Amino acid sequence: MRRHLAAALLWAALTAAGLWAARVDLLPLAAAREAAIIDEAFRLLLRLSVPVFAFVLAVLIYSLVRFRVRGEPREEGPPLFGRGIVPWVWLGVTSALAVYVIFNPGLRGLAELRANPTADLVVQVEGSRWQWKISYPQYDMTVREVVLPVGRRVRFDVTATDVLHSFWIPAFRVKIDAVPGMTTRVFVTPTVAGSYEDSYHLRLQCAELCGLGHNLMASPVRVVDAGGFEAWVARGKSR
Ligand SMILES: [Cu+2]
Repeated sequence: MRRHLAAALLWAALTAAGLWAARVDLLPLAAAREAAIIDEAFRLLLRLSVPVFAFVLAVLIYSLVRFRVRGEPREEGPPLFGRGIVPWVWLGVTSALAVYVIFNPGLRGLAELRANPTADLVVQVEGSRWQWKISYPQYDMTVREVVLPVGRRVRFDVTATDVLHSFWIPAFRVKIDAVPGMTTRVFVTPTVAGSYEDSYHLRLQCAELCGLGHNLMASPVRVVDAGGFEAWVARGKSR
């Protein structure tokens, strides 16, 4: 019993240390409503996984210390029959956790991301080796930079001309395949004004290995206020 208590205390200590460490925020700039949803899901999964991982570590450390060989073993250990209740509890708890995360944050998060099918602004994005073509059909403009108004719901219609690419804006935490002959869609509501100069996470980056120039397949993203966006459209039109 005392041995189990030692293992349980080790588990509790490792869990406490892990939960404390998990509070450190290592996530990059989050500049969209969707980014907040994804980050919340990430943090929840991290917190749920800490006690599970701590349990594995505690059993490992306990077993290494408790059952270590003292000197040369002279004979084989006794055969083990039956495993007690621990594996069943382990199976039950981790299965329950797995089912739980399917619903939260899984289905709940997806529903939140897809709740609103309307968009204030449509941006067409076409990937080709090795650059992005960015078009604003509402304004009949094609540009090399993604410019978005803050607080407006934007729909990206994504496609590719040659091979598979992947549309990814790290600061928005959205990623979707760019597939030749197909249009994929993703919604974003930027919440923070900023540009690539402020944070390199504000860029449209290809995230599907597509050849030699894959790493260079990036376009800057700039989020501006409503006035700034209108002025940018007017400048583009007058050109
Ligand atoms: Cu690529």
